Amino acid sequence: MTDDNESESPELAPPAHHPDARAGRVAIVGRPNVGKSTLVNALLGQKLVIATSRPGTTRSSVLAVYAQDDPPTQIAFVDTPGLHRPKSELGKLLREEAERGLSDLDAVVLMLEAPSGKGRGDVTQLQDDDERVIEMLAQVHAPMIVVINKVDLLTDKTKLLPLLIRMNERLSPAALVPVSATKGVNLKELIAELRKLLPEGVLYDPDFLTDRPERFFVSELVREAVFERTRAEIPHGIAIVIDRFVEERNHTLIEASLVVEKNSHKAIVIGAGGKMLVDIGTAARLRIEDFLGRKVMLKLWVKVIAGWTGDPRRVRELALEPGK
Ligand SMILES: Nc1nc2c(ncn2[C@@H]2O[C@H](COP(=O)(O)OP(=O)(O)OP(=O)(O)O)[C@@H](O)[C@H]2O)c(=O)[nH]1
Ligand SMILES: [Mg+2]
Repeated sequence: MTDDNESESPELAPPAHHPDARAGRVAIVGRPNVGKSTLVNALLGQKLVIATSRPGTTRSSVLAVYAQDDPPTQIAFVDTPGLHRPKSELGKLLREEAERGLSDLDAVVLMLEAPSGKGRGDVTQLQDDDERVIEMLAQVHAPMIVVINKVDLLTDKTKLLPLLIRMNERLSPAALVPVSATKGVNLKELIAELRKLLPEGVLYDPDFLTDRPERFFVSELVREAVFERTRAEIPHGIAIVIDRFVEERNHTLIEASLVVEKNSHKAIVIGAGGKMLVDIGTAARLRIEDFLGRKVMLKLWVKVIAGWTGDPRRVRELALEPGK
């Protein structure tokens, strides 16, 4: 009988993992528009998830793996939809989706926004939606880090102190970290604080980045382009369906339908002489080419499915599983 192990030099056998390696799963939660998705992209150092100035941008929880070698760390961030009082079937589903992202966590990041530099009101007063998030987190048995984002907007940094003290008293988090996701302030400190909460080990292959397929991100990039160019009900009533995704010799051919709720919305998305749709298509195509690293031909269609945001089956199919 031969023993393979004996024939190998012990020096050449790779260690199971570095003794200092830490890895774990961390959800980022907060009310809409506080900057959760922007933070995920900033931490990863690449644009993966979509982020816009409109509340309600994220619809599906997305896993995005941050990795560094020194010290060896893997953090699987779960970017969740912002929590708010649901007004439609779509709103209800977004809440369920956020809750679904909260299982199996090693830590949770509660994201709040820095108090605005203006006004003399009580800067420790949170918004109703923040309170809802805190209520929901009472069910989550993972250590919490409170992140206060957008500190770049504060002209008077001392405004932050009362909020930090208040949140420390109220939530007793493992750490409180003021950051700016857009300016990259304190991100290393945040990673260091999170790392302390993670178990030893390695969870993912070094090249594993996300749990979603390319098609998902392609549909999201189209939705991002629509969100940036339209107002009011249009962004909330839009869904993107990828109809074709084919590798041609020199490019990827993608056909997608922009699903809207009403005929009047269709007219807005197409725009006078089709200009709006052309603009959306150009912006989306450039970002998809960046993301895929290939030339793309993008064809967009606009389709009306009356009142889809009020229909639970349609919402699940169109909003939570885009790119399928
Ligand atoms: N000034 C400033 N703006 C920021 C910062 N982080 C995010 N933003 C902006 O805040 C807006 C919302 O960002 P998102 O990342 O989409 O917010 P979100 O929390 O993911 O929002 P939902 O997906 O709707 O829940 C965008 O316009 C961002 O550019 C920051 O650190 N400073
Ligand atoms: Mg988001």
